[in-house]
Amino acid sequence: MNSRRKYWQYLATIIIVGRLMFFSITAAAAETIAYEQSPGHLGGFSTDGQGITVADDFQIDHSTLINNITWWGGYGSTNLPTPPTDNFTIRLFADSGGQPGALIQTFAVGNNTSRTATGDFVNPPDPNSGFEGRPEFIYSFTLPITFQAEANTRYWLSIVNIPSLDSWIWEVSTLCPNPTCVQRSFTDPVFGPWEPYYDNTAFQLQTGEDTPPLSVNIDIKPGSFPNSINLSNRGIIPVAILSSSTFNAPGQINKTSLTFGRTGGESGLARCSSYQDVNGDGLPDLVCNFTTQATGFRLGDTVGVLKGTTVTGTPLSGTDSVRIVP
Ligand SMILES: [Ca+2]
Ligand SMILES: [Ca+2]
Ligand SMILES: [Ca+2]
Repeated sequence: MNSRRKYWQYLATIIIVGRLMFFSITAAAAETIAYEQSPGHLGGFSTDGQGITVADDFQIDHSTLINNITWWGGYGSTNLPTPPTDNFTIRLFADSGGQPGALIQTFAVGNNTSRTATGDFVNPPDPNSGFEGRPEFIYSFTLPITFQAEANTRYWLSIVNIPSLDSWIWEVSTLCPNPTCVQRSFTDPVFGPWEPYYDNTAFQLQTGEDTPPLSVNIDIKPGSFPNSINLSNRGIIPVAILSSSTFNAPGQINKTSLTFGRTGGESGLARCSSYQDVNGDGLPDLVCNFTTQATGFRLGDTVGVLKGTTVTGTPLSGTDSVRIVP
């Protein structure tokens, strides 16, 4: 990469950081752990963004909005007082061949973390050598804008800190025998080059709520109305998921994820047929058949619910009226 291009990428990074600083939203406390590599009390990595930068990967099996990051660490010297302030920078990267790739976001965290001494140790005391132990701290940062982690997609998290005195250590989580568990850069904290190394780091990603479901339009028994369902029927109920100008049902739906019935959680998918435009708007729709006996409908029900996910893991749901016939 030539230096001019690098300069402009740096400038873009600075602009992104600048924009983020305008948001001073204090989101509600995080509620759910979306991903965790718990502290191992086995030592840690130096990571200051100057001589060395450490990045670790994560992958979540469903699409989720990350709104808080928590991590564990301590300080290099055990004979110095705890630094009054920290100066953290957190970066999120896309994956590129098992290493940090494109920079997604930079968070100029500075000293804006909640820092709490846990009473535990990054490196435990060793009575034999007289080592009194490296105290462990837990840090937490609420993201000024949420980060959308797509399902089953690998990302990289780098954390660097230059405290007001001493140096900072990012605690190790599990020991990893393969030199591919973290990546380290000894030159540039954004552009690398990155070198694989042993062991994982201790951090946790939290989500306030999962990605809101995508609402889709469905037509139970396309071509007929009312949508009569005979409880004694031993066959199937066709359900059409309609495309729109912004939603391509045949292309965007993970067909095997679909469930349909009284609550929407009933697993009775028989099969999806070839695409057809059931409402004549020129957009191909997806028609899937569900076994009537698996739908759980009862006399008096008035709504049928379809649930599933998109191919990228975003939950979706849709409803249509039903008329239950005994
Ligand atoms: Ca890792
Ligand atoms: Ca219908
Ligand atoms: Ca259509």
